[in-house]
Amino acid sequence: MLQYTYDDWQAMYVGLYPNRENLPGDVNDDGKLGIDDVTDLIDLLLAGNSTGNDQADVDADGRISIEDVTTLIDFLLSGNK
Ligand SMILES: [Ca+2]
Ligand SMILES: [Ca+2]
Repeated sequence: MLQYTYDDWQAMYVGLYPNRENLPGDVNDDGKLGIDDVTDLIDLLLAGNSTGNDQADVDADGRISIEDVTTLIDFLLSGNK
């Protein structure tokens, strides 16, 4: 399973989340980014839960949407190089 750390994420998105304490995309809150976060994020989206999980708002636009899923997947795929 692919797993990424906060440092990896910041290296990709430096400056994008200056005020965040939690790791964007770490939906299951285990301190790493992985495919399990993608599935949890999709579950949230399908459940219609569009607010309340700051880490699920990966692109920081204030809501949970399919763009958050694709942003997280893009990061996971691009880190595998
Ligand atoms: Ca995680
Ligand atoms: Ca979002």
